[in-house]
Amino acid sequence: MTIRVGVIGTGNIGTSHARDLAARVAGASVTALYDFDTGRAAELAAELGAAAMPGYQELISSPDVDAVLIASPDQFHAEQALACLAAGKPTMCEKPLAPVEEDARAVVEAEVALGRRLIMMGFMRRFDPGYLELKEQFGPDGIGDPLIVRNAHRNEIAPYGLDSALSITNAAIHEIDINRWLTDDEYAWVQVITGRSGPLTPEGQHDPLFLLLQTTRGTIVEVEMFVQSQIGYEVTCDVTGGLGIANMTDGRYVSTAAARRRGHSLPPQWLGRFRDAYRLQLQGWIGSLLSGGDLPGASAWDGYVGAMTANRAVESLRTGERVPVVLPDRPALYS
Ligand code: ISE
Repeated sequence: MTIRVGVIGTGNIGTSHARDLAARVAGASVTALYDFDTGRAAELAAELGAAAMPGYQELISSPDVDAVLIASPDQFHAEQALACLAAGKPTMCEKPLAPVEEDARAVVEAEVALGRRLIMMGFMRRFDPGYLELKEQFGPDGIGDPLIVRNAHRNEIAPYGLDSALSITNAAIHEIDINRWLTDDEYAWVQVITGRSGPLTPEGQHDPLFLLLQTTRGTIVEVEMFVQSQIGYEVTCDVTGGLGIANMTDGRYVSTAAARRRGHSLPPQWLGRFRDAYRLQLQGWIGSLLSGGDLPGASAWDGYVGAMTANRAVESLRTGERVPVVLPDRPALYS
């Protein structure tokens, strides 16, 4: 059996997902594509032997589409996820679930009303071998419980133009999610600290940003978010535990020496660093649809918690104050 996937959005990440589904994910095929840039969708459709659809609604309701992957710009995710729920189709939605927490909440409420989980969030770091190995170090036989987690998330240049709020809701949302997952804990508060900016930062924006969070059990989480770092793409995570420390660097890259320089290269952006994570995430999704098992990875609830925490961080960016993160009760569907 094959899960026939329709992909909404054929930009950078949508194209990568569609090609992976067509060639590198067992049990999947791509039957339909939609993008507001119809020429771009048609080109990829020709490459993959899929149909280019006139609109996302047509794609979702197509009898040739069993499951939907949403990879459109962030502000369209929630309305498209709602349409998928209304059609009863399993959906993988790229992060964030929405830039605005109320929109993310509406998706959770619609899924709860439906009474079954159809949405998996594309927080691919939960499938990354580096983060998985890092989490395995925790516990009494390893570094103990995490006490302090230090993260750095550096882009070479701002992917969609630099806006500080967007660098939280679109980019630092990865750290917001992965540190919840790493610590198995919820956040108690968040504070965003701004300081000197880099040479490429436009007037009125802040980059790098420093996010400080504390979980309800007291773990301190720091995030350096630097979207115009100019160094290439790099994501690191260092954990101080009660019994030891663990560092996740880009250590999986080969180190070479030439011309009196030893080191390793950095990819230009995230498709290089997280190539395996993206493919493993898609394989996990398709595998669960084929077997009828539980969806792996992050849920719509995780998407909502991410969106609301990011919104609290944006509030702190504006006021400079520490902002409490207060979650409503978790619906039973997500327990
Ligand atoms: C982008 O949207 C992603 O999701 C990448 O993983 C992230 O590293 C990048 O900063 C975002 O803009």
